[in-house]
Amino acid sequence: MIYKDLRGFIKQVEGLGALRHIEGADPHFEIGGITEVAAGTPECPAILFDRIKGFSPGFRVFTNATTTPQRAALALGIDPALQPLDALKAWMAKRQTLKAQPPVPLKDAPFMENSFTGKNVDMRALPAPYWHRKDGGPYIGSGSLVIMRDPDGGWINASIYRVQVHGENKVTIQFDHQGRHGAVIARKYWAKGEACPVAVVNGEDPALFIAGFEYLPDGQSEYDFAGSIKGAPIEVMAGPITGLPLPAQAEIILEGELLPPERGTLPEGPFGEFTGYYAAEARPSPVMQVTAIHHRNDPILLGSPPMKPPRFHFGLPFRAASMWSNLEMAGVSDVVGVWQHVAQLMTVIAIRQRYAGHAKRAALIAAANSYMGRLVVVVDDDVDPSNLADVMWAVTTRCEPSEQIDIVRNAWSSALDPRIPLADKDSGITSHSKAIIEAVKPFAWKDKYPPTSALGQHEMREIERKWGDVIRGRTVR
Ligand SMILES: Cc1cc2nc3c(=O)[nH]c(=O)nc-3n(C[C@H](O)[C@H](O)[C@H](O)COP(=O)(O)O)c2cc1C
Ligand SMILES: [Mn+2]
Repeated sequence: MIYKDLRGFIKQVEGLGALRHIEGADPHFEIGGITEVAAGTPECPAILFDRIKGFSPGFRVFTNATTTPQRAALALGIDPALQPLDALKAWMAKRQTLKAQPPVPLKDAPFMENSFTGKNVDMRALPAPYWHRKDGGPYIGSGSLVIMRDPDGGWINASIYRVQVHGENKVTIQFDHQGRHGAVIARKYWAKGEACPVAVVNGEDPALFIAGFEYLPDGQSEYDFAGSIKGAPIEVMAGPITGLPLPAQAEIILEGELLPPERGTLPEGPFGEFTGYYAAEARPSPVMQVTAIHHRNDPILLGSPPMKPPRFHFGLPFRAASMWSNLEMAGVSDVVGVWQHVAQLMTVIAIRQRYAGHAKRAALIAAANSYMGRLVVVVDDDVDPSNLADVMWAVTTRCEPSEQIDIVRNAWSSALDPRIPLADKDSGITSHSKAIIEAVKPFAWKDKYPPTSALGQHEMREIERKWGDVIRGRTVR
């Protein structure tokens, strides 16, 4: 059964033995620090913080929600027992057949259990952590959804943009670039001299968290996508202030308006990025005037701070699943796996080589679609692309650098890229180069390549079945 809401998901995580409870942590860098250390351990547990220093007991923060393949699968409604690459393949297949499920309106919602408006709005009651040491302030939104209605089409956009707290009734919303749907929609209101009605949803259903990260076309609502992940529509209630449809089961919701920049901006950031670096100093950002806070009893904030790779928000590389579909749609056959490492910065494609040039064809398509990634590696089908050690074994034993590495220049990156010189960024350059590494047996003589001495998958599983417990010291024979 798929979970009903964030609380239901947390129960399922607990059922997997993957939840830790921590009391008494400090929201100044300690919650962030604990989250980062936990995400660096092999178990990478999810954490529910309660009795947070300086805040009312019951006001909780939940982190590392979907950071393992197992919990990412759980959030997608896919069997969490699947091997990571099989889970990603199952998601790719499911994603292709998803049918939009528009949300259903309710008259009441749990988020109205506590509701504050006007003078009673005080952001400081909510445990927004200072996540990383040099951050410019506390962030309530590190994994929160920003809801807006397109004034032309009327459709609802619901995507993740970070939200910094600036005092009792002001927050800022940061768009990485002006093409974000949120930025496009806000500018439409501003152009008419109006403020943009907006809501920030904190502690949302994990399906909404995933939908909020998807690149969906203009006019397509993330709500409908999340409903299709769950196989049931998201329940919404019209916000009393904005009239925007708000997820009924969400934990904490802010309503208000995003003011035109002429009415003032606030310095936003800096904020640690998913690359493991800071990208810029504080910059002026549009301000959301918060006119209402609604929250459930004992609310839970979903926190998803960016962290130094390989830590990443999602334990399954969702963008690799889209690349896999793109490769298939472009007619590249025999792709047996696509994976991303280093928080999406490295892409690996595994193929069963059928013809000369097959590997490069796949790599060029993946390189074109690889956001900020400098490395694209192609491996043969006996190499597991999700296993970095296996991939590097292929790189070091099948790739002759003078023949099998290519460089594509002036390709897709972003201003978040730490290696683009500052002077270039100042002149508007945000592209970089990408290396394509063909870590495959050369096609012309692949059948004469020295055979591997390693066990095959099947043999490995047999040994594991018969001797695994002894090897791991769990039983004596
Ligand atoms: C945890 C997390 C934080 C993110 N933070 C931001 C952000 O601060 N600004 C931004 O523009 N995109 C951010 N993104 C990426 C966008 O959510 C993502 O690209 C989304 O597809 C944009 O949706 P849109 O096409 O509706 O604008 C974040 C993604 C995740 C998963
Ligand atoms: Mn969108």
